[in-house]
Amino acid sequence: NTISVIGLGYIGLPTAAAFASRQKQVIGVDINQHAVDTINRGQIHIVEPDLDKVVKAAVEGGYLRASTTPVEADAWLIAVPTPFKGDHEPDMVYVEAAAKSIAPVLKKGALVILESTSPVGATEQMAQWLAEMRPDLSFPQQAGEQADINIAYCPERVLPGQVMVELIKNDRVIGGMTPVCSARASELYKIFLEGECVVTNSRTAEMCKLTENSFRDVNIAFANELSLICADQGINVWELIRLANRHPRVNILQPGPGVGGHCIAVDPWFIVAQNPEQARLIRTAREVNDHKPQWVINQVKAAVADCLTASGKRASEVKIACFGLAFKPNIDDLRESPAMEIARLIAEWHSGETLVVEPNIHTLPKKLDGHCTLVDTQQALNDADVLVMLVDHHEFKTISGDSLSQHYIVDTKGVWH
Ligand code: SAJ
Repeated sequence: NTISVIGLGYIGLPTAAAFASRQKQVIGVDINQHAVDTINRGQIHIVEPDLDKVVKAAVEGGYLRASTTPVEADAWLIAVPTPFKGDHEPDMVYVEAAAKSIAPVLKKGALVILESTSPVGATEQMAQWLAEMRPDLSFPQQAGEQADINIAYCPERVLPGQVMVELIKNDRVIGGMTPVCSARASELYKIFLEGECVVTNSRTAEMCKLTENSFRDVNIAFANELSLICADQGINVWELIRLANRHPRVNILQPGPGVGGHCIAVDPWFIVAQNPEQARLIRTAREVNDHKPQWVINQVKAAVADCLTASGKRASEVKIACFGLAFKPNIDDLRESPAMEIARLIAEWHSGETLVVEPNIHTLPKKLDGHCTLVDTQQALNDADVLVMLVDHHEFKTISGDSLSQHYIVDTKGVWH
């Protein structure tokens, strides 16, 4: 039995590797030739703890190989990106391209699973694309339980940085277009899953994925809104949250510089795009979180103004150091990072030097190159007048109070208070 995974990115590659590690024949398909070549050498093109070892063993054992074109398989998993188009509308072009690429090699009895985060109805739409290209086969939308092809939506819910653990341990929502589709998809995931398969229909499963990330976004927005209110009231928001969380039914998340990454800042918009009138809280949460970097910039401007008044320096003589660029602590992923955005806006506005400390990277990304200087923690502490804490990486939390005391500080993570 062959399993084919379309899209070998942050989700597809770990999933392909998990099946291969259980001695299943897996063919990974990606349009990126570099990714395909790298994987076929037993290496990986993305950063994720332990993924390298699993991929290496799978390729060397002959269980996993990658290709740029689909070949016949018994089960297909589609894990391609679903970015935005226009004004926060989900763009299904990659799912459509993936469906159309497997349609010619689909055979009777195959199972097709969509894993990509998608708007409600996407699985039925995918089934339609397949049916249009293969009139010789029957699909669940017409043939129900008797269909030649089974189709399900089974979202991933793994946390970047812990993918190899969560992929296996987390419960999995299985949204089949029919009960038979769900049963077959559950059977497939049970090959490596230690968590439970929880069965529903495809539309509920699609909405479930969007709901999980919106839940987190709304809760982070609550914390971010509190941080604005507390700053205005002269209250330490981190102390406030610690105290409130002593209530047995209160569990507030942590404020920060904004919400980054390619999921939580994106997925809630899929709900808003489909239900703009009803999704008022979800939209507002997005706006609250997206506004946070601008608020941080205003705090930085105020700190620089204080520094100018007290030191008598000219603005061009003031050095600002940004601590952290990644979208969350202890990773090197800069995608959709509010910290990056803040560093860029500071460098754009500030006439003096902008320093950046990011222990997880060796060179500055293009967006900042030429505008900021990458330095280590010690140099930033020695040279800068204003320190901006953006990401609570381990190494920043241990900086002593003494080395901070001579600086003007904007701390978006509450680790230096
Ligand atoms: N953040 C805060 N305060 C917090 C927690 C997080 O500001 O208290 C910020 C982080 O700094 C980061 C952003 O939110 O910028 C998102 O980080 P995250 O760790 O909450 O989530 P992701 O984006 O790494 O992964 C999420 C997870 N979803 C949920 O926890 C509901 C993961 O399980 C999903 O699989 C993933 O999105 C995805 O691929 O959809």
